[in-house]
Amino acid sequence: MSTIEERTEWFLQDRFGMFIHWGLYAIPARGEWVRGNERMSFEQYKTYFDEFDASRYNPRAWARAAKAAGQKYAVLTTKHHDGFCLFDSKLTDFKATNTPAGRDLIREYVEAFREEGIAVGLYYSIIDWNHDDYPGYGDRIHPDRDNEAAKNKPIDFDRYLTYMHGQVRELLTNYGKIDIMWFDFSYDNMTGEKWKATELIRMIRSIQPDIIIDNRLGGDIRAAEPEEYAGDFYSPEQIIPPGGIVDVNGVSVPWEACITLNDNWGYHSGDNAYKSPKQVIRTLVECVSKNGNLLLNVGPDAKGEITRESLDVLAEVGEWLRLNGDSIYGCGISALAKPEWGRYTQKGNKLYAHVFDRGVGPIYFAGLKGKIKRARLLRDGSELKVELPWMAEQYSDIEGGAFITLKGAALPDENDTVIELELL
Ligand code: H79
Repeated sequence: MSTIEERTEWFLQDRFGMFIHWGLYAIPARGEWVRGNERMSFEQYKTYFDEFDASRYNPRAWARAAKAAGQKYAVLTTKHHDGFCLFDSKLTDFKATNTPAGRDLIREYVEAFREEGIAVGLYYSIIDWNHDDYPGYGDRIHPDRDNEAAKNKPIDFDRYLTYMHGQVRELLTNYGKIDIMWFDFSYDNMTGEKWKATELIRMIRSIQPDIIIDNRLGGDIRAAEPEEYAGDFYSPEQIIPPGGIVDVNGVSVPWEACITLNDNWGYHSGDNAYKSPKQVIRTLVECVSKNGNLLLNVGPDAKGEITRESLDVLAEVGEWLRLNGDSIYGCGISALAKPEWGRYTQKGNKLYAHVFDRGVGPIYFAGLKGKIKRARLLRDGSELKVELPWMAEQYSDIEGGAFITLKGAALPDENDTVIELELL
């Protein structure tokens, strides 16, 4: 069997992925939690099932948008907490095949993204508000558990586990090679073997030996001897771990921050809180500077289109990456401390200075005096001179620093101006 280092190598090179939350909840358009938050009964929620037609679903367009954005892999919700399946599962009737859409939408997704050369991931919620044998999220959220009769009905959790394991087997058997399995999520004391996680993981790896799996079944990859089900990468949600993530020996472990473009994961018609391209670019840079990935979420609308606002942000991020991708792909943390004006990423002897704010005057590189062979502006390859500005000698000598002067009052790229430093 492959090691975690072998399995995650491509993933850590790729650094940037597209997360996609799409399901029935796009119709009420109040976010992916709508069924739980509003305690909708199955009958209420079924009105969306009866309408879901995916009439503008074109995963090729999604894949092209991801590619143009510089995203190298994608993860799509095959089933969210509401239990609705975008795939043609033999184990439930609550699936896209039985809606007006009338087909397996996961198959089209996998094929389209593969054809665009984008690695394919599947999100699967281990929480399921629709299954009769699911106890409910800490018994607080299951919509049907508010109903006394439903609450008192005995459940057979093993039957749910058979269903859940069976669906994972379907997903990993029916669509060829899958690159990422993204489970969501363990909570309270519902973790690890409560999901029969060792058995599940063994089954997954027997079908897809090279697949990488997130850490949300439980366990801890940082431990000296992680559980078999601890997974291959950490998945901090809506937060960037301040110091990255390291194991008990201080060695970096693979991680991916999942962050949504506005304030919801599923489509929300009233949510216009989109992050700017600049924020997304700097977030990606921050992740990479701490050895992490960014999985950036979009929530397509009920018809299947990624919103115009999302596409605009993605396009600008992609244009920045087209010019500055060398400072992201295959890069990671630098041994140098975070500079005042921005962040460093590094790949071998190429150090990338991401200049966010420089104030006035030359940019100062602490500790790099006499250590820079070449410096250039990454976006156009133009040479930059490393030279001591007038009167700067006395300051630079203190820390052995170097200076580079960028012309003009404004930075060449307001999103993030990248200077490539070839170190001696
Ligand atoms: O799929 C996305 C989220 O729906 C899912 N994980 C990401 C990838 C997720 N489910 N639960 N949580 C994250 C954390 C729980 C948040 C909650 Fe709430 C706070 C549940 C109830 C209060 C957020 C706010 C959801 C409803 C209200």
